[in-house]
Order: sequence, then structure tokens, then C-alpha cells
Amino acid sequence: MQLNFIANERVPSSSGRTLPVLDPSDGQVFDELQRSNADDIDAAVRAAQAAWADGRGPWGRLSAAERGRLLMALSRKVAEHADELALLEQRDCGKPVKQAKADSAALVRYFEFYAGACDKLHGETIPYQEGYSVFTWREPHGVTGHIIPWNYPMQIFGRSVGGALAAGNACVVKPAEDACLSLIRVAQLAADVGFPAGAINIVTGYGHEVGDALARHPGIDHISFTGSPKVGTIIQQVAAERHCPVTLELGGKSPQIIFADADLDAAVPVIINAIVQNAGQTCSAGSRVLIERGIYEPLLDRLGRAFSALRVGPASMDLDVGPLIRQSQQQRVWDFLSDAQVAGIPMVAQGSIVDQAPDTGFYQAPTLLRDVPVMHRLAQEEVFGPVLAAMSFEGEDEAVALANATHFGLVAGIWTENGARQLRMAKRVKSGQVFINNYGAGGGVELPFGGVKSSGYGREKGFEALYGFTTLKTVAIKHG
Ligand code: TXE
Repeated sequence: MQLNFIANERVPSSSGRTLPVLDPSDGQVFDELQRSNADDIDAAVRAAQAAWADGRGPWGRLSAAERGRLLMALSRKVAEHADELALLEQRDCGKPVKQAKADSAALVRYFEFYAGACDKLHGETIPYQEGYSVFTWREPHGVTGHIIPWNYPMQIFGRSVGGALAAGNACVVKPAEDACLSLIRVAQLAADVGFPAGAINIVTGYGHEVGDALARHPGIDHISFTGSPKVGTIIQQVAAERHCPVTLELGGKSPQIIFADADLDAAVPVIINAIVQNAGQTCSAGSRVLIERGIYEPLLDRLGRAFSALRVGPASMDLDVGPLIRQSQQQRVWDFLSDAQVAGIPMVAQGSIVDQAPDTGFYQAPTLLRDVPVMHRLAQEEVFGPVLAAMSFEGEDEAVALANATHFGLVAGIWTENGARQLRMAKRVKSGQVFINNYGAGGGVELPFGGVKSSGYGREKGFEALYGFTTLKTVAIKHG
């Protein structure tokens, strides 16, 4: 039985209600978590406020260097427990072993990176009128709220909570109801290495109950949300009522643009990984491949052969692709594929689901579709499954037009050996990140990440995130 984690204590929800935890590999219940409510959020916010206490609480009064030492200790502790955490995430999310291990390794790096960043965050002195000294302080917001999705719990916790803690905030975290085991464990590890009570609090439950209560709570000074555009809009509206700042990361329909002069040997495995990683349930998945006409047929042929070889099965088998998170997500992918069929969109190839995969698991074979019309929902909406939409273009102008023809703008990949074209394309494509001759699906912990248009706003990851997790105070001294 999983409990909430408030003020360094494992506590049940005040309602006494629970939710089942399902293993996506076989659809069976293997644990329970707390179905919390607004009272539990209130308790967590109070704990965080006591830890922060306007810079005078046990967490709030720590110096930047002391916060850095704690984050470094947490990074080491997570490294010691990396396999255990990966196993939790593997079962909870249905991630193949190598993906789950990559995620716990990323969490180690997030805490390491932000440990080093704590004491590098400083203000400026500003030349002003004669007789004045003016400088700025970067202050934490106070208590930050973090609503985390189920696709990469550890990674998104690392980038969001890691940055907020480094900046000095106390955190209240609402993990997704589908996947929260690893995060409850990480919070315990943080307490073990000496994080003061209330610095990190975890409250589990449904989004419309406990997530909503978190977003509405007047004690939350900043909200960081990663999830669907639909819920992102609700969060933004709720936050606007009390002018609470938000950072939103709402997914994408990211293009991988392949020019005829690209190194296809390098590109093919990257194009495929960008859409099948985590069964396509990645905000920055490269879900559209735009191919220059001269190489459209030969590249589709290569991609098709590679797709046919992909194998899908239980997370523990560590194949190319694991199950989707839940039945409704599987149904969502099926709906997209049946719409494709109705529209006559040709399928190039599909991977296979291994015989050992239980019928009760939430599997979907990776699917490559071609000639997807630019306005079809397969080219416009996030499928959040291993479905790649291919389309062709001629020249840079058409590539740019296609790449930018969605409401999203999170990541783009550009493959060409022509240096001038690399820069022109990077400039013209509307997205928060651009990879040239690679595709990083978000990239390393050091790289600022976030979107434009409906992909959201604000940046997490890298040093840039710290500006979002702080507020700037200007101090002007008149000394004559
Ligand atoms: O997301 P939700 P879902 C996209 C992806 C996916 C679709 C639906 O396309 O197919 O969204 O997924 C919490 N107030 N992404 O339904 O509902 C919820 O409990 C406050 C992209 O799972 O947005 C969970 O913790 N919180 C994405 C989190 O929001 C609420 C990752 C995300 O859930 C809430 C996930 C409410 N009213 C899905 N309702 C990415 N950008 O990586 C829900 N939540």
C-alpha cells in the first residue's frame, strides 16, 4: 500500500480511500495508492509553507551552498537506488528495462546538475542615477506546485522539482494516478539524506480532485504542469483567477525533417527511436517524418523494413517497445488508426507483438503511415503512441510550411549536410528545441526545454529553469 508523503511522514489520505495500481504489461492490479482530496493538499501546502516560512523555515533559511549539498547527497542516494527505482518505474509504467534505467540515470543527473547550480544563481547590479546603488535579488516563489504526468515520472520530477528546490522553493507534488511509485520512494530518499520536513511533499490521487485542489490552493505560489493541452488550459484559467504564475509543457507533434543530402545510415535509427521510445508516449516524440521527394520512396522502404523488425512485449522482456500506460490510451491509438483507415491513408509497415504478451496488457504495434494529409488529425494531434506519420516535401520552403503547420512547437529534427541550410531551417522552424543531424527527444538535463504555441510556455531543464522558479526583486538605495 502506497501512502502520501507529507512533512517527511508517510500518511494515508484523510478520506481513507484508495486507488488500484495496474501493471500495463498484464493489466493486473498489484498495489494501491491514496485517493487524496483537497484536505490532503491543504496539509501538504501547510507543511511546505512551514518549511519555507518566508526564508526563515528549516528549508527556507538554508544557504544556496547548503541546498546544493543536500541535492548532491540526494543525487548520490538515487544513484545507489537506481536499479530499485528503475524496477518500480518499469512495473508502474510498463517501461522496457533499458528505458526505466535511462530514466533513473537521468534523475541522478538532474539532482547533480541542480546541486551545482544552486550557488550560481545571482542577481545583477544596475547603473542608475547618480547617488543610487541598484541591484537585483533572485528569490524563490516560496511554495511551488508540480503536476506530473505518467509517461516519465522520474525525469519530469527531476527537471521540475530539481529546479524548484535548487532555486529554494518548497514543493508539493501531484504525480499522475497511473504512475507514482518511484516518486514516493524518491521523496523518502530525500528525507533519508536530510531534506527538512516539508521541503518535498507528495500527494496522490485523481487530477480532477487532487490536481485541481493543488492548482486552486492560495498557498501555491507557482505551478508547473506537464500534461495534455486540455488540462493545461484548465490550469491556466484556474491560476489566472489568482494571478499565480505557471509553466506549461503540453506536448507536441514534432517534425523530423530529412533532406535528400542527409546521412540516412545515421538518420534511420534515430527517426525510429524518436517515435518508439517509451511506446511513443513522449511529449517530444518525433511523430512526423517529413522527407524530401527525391528520397521519399527509398527512405520509406528502409523505415518500413526497420518498423517490421520492431518487437513489442512485456516491460520485463526489455524489447524495443513496451505496453501503453492504460486501456484508454490504447483505445486512443486505435481510434487514430481507424480514422487513418477510413481516410485511406496507406500503412507502410507495422511491428509485431510477441506471443508472450498477455491479452490483458495494453500493447500496440509500432505503425508507419505514409502520405498523411497535412490537415488530417494524424498530422495535427498528438497520438501518444508508436505511430509515425510520413509526408513528402520539395525544398526548404515547403519543409518549413509543413513543419510549422500544427498548433504545436516543441522539438524539431533537421537532417542535412548543408551547413547554411541547417541554420536557415533552425531559424525558420517554430519550436522550443531544434536538433541538427540528431533528435534528442528533449535532450540532456542541461538543455532548456519547453515549447511555443500550444506546446506551452516557460522553460524547464538547464540553468534557464531557475529563472522560472524564482522572482526578481529590484533594490534601489539612495545614498547621495
Ligand atoms: O493527461 P492529463 P492524460 C497528452 C497525451 C495524452 C493525453 C491525455 O497526448 O494522450 O495528454 O493524457 C493531472 N487539474 N499528454 O489524460 O489528464 C493528472 O492527474 C489538475 C502529454 O493522462 O493532462 C496527471 O497528473 N490536474 C504529456 C496530469 O494532470 C489534472 C504527458 C496529466 O494528465 C487535472 C501526459 C485537473 N483538472 C499526457 N486533470 C506530455 N506533455 O508529456 C488531470 N490532471
